[in-house]
Amino acid sequence: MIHTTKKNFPSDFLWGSASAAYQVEGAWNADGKGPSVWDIYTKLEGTTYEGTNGDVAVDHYHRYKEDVALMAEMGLKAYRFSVSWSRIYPNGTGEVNEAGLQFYDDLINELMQHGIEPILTVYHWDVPQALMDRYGAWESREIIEDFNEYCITLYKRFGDRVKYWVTLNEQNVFIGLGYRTGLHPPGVRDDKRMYDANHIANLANAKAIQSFRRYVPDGKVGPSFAFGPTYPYSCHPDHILAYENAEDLNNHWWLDIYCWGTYPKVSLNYLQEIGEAPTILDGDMELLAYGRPDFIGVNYYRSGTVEMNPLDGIGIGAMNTTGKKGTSEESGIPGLYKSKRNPHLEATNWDWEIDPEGLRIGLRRLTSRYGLPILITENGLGEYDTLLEGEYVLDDYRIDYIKAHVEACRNAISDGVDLLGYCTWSFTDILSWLNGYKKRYGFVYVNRDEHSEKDLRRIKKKSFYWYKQVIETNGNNLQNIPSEILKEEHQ
Ligand code: BGP
Repeated sequence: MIHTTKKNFPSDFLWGSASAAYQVEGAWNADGKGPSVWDIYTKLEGTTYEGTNGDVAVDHYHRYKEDVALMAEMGLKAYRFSVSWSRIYPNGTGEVNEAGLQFYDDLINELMQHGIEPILTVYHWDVPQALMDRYGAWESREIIEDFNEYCITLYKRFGDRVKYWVTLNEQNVFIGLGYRTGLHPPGVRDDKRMYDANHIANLANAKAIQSFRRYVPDGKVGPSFAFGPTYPYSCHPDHILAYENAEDLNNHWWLDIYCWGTYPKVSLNYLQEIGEAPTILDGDMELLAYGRPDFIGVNYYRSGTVEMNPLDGIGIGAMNTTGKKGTSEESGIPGLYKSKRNPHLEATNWDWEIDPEGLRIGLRRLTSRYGLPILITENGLGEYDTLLEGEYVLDDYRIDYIKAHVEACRNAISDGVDLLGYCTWSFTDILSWLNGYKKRYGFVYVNRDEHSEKDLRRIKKKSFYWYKQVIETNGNNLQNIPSEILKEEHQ
């Protein structure tokens, strides 16, 4: 659609930014915190880029006041953060660690004092190691009740102040990478186990939302999904079929359950035929029906393009975790689809296609299919940044990226999408799970790298000043800013 006039961003639009506990907090064993699976997994040989881990990360746990002050200076309207489950329940269940709750109480209060809306993610991948040891975490139905207890503890403590809640962050990623490609904990490569663990996570999500209705009746809740809308490589019917396969199995498989409580029939039939369908017990579908969210959380970084993959075709290919452009491999599922590089799109140094129109397309697909409001819970550019002499980081490439995606949001709103807000990934630089510290996302540079924590000082990048202007003008002025502004600010 080409609109003659475009709608404005709503006046209460949540211009935000996001992070996750493991990637920013550090303080991995401070004040009674128990280990999460990531505390253990990152210490195993060869699991992460150059052995990086979040032991210290960017030390947000100790520097949250400084970070919130920077958010306030920028005029940020919302900050999405996650709670570390093992900070609250060091053993996964049982005794609550008051110091853990206190940290998030303090963070939430600090945000609210500065007029910043907290968006709380309950789970961003760091399940307590104790639950992995005890029963295999997401592979056991015991986790449904334990997760529910953990959620209720947070609802009771923070429900008076936190309105927006995200249940599971990117279930499709932590389950897919945890149990199919084996790149995340617990490092399993078994599709049947993956679909079973995923089904249990669906049940846990639904149960958590069911409880939410009771404890936070005025709040808004939804999961955040890693959404990559799929394109067919060409209009050849084989490619269209491949696109249908990928869209159904990679997107509808999760989103239909969240929004409708049902699995898409064609993908379910396929998984039943190959013996990988999840084990569904009596009562499961009834519980899943309670999971309907208030909004869909969308984490968008890229679209995906596919073509048909023969039965003897390729399987999982290697990911680029080094930042050497062109090192990721094609990947697919034989008989369904395989990925293709989209010749119309540029890509980052980590081979992620840059596709703002894909965001608009994705938002429209979600709106037409599910009819729910959408909150963009992550979007951003991971790139190398250079700290120049005089404390400058001129990240115009990041400004270009975010600008194009904000424009896509405005177009989507004009198309009829009910968009609640837009959170960039991320506010400060952070640890990238598998890519170390050099793949930077922040508006604020953090002075550390893979080899040294240095002084962890915070330096505002050019994009900081630009996003400030975007927020001030409620998205009306997206013009880049002169680099001289940084010099003036430094004086
Ligand atoms: C999402 C995660 C984030 C963040 C982001 C960037 O999948 O929810 O936690 O890491 O992707 O990914 P990466 O760090 O791999 O570049």
